[in-house]
Amino acid sequence: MKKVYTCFTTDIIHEGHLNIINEAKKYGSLTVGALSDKALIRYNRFPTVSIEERINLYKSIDGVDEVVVQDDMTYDGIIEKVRPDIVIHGDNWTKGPEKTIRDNCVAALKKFGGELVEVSYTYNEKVAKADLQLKEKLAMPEYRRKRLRQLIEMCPIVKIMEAHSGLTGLITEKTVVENNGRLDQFDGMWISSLCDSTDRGKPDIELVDMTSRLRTINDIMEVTTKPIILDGDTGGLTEHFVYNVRTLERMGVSAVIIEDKTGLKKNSLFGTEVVQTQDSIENFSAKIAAGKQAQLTDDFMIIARIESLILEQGMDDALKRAFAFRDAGADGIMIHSRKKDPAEIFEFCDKFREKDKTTPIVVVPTSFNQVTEEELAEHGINIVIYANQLMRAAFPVMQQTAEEILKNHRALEVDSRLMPFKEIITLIDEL
Ligand code: SPV
Ligand code: MG
Repeated sequence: MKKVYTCFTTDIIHEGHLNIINEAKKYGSLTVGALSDKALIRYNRFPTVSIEERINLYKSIDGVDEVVVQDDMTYDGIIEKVRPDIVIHGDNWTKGPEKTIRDNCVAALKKFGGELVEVSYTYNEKVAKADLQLKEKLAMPEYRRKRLRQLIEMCPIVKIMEAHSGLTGLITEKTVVENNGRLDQFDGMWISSLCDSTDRGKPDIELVDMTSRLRTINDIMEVTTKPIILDGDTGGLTEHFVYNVRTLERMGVSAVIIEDKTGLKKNSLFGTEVVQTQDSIENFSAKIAAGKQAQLTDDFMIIARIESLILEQGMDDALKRAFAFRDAGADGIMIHSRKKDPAEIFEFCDKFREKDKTTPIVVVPTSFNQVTEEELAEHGINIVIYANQLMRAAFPVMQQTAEEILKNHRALEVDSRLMPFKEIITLIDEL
């Protein structure tokens, strides 16, 4: 009797999986690998049920003899452990980023012995519907909202990309790359006040009101499933902030970050070049406490952003505020800096972590952009936000294109740089 192995990355069983099982049975006994949560999230399949539930689900299927956990999306570890005679897989991994996983599987089979059998991938209306239902579930507020807290628990560092429209939301949702033999992607989205304002041709001074910001969030939510962190500026008046917390929570936003400034807010990247006033610890703590009091679920997070380093108030002030805001109920601390190197950010994080091992820390490495995610994680940072790169990437190309069409009195010269719309719309889901 031959030993057959296949790996499942699903929360629901459809015809495609049953087909694999039926094929496997022709060869021998079947061991199914349940891909771990940690590996699933890098694979664009955020789990909607626990690993225990997935194991039980797979065990309950006729034709499955054993279920094991596959810890990594690559196959070498599990093949060494299970030593199957045959690995069976759909033929949908021969191209695109998933090919790297197939290559790893083929190499491991060569090393440890065994054969790869590929069966034709089942894709029909029913399978498409099952996939869509899973996606819709992830987009529901109750799933999306708690996903940030889940990610903080699961990942060494949660990677957040700026989105300011449905399209940039889709890019953040769907971009997957192959990186050192593994797949990688962003974990969620940051709705930057700077980019949301810039996209409207407005300055970043809390001029774009909450109703407009909610529209941006809604546009993004319509076409994505990943968790959303809102840049909440100063949070506005406490009396208004509490209402906004309720709204954001109900929509399924995972977190709002509010900064300890008051009066006319200016963007932090201006630092002390413009007049900016920091709020008192007492006032800002009261705002956080009121927000926490207003929220209904345990999932939503209010994260306090400290501007002491931006406003050159010193490390002691930053740390004092961090502990005070945490004690007022903040679910996380964002520490910001506009220095070119990360020394002051690392100093803050190391000192904060001496006394607090658990409160999540968020950073925005726009100025100190040479730091790697790995280095940030080593200093106890939980969330990295790439706060404005998509907007800054698009702007110069749009401007240059406009200039060249004006100069040439036609569009021919710019055309070779432009993506055909046929390609752009492959991003857009049709119902
Ligand atoms: C934003 O993206 O709007 C931010 C981050 O608040 S920063 O621009 O660095 O202040
Ligand atoms: Mg902002």
